Amino acid sequence: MSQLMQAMDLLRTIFDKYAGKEGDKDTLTKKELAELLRIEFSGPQSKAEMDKFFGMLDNDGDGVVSFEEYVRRLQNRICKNYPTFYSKKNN
Ligand SMILES: [Ca+2]
Repeated sequence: MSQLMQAMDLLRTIFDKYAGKEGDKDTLTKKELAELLRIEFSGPQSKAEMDKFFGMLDNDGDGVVSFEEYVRRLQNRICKNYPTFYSKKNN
């Protein structure tokens, strides 16, 4: 398996680990997302920050975060953290 495929597989494995804790195993509740962010990313810390972040991820407003919504946010984060790479790719 290529390194890129391994990275994609790892993203899904981590998502599934938290999504399977309550409710639909294919989506993250706010509680599951808060735990994922706290353990895997060290944040956000306050309920207000969490509510704001959850709102940014829950693109369709259905009250849960799908894998697609989660990955879309990660993609935006990667592009912001690696602007040189992103600008080269789009030129
Ligand atoms: Ca959603």
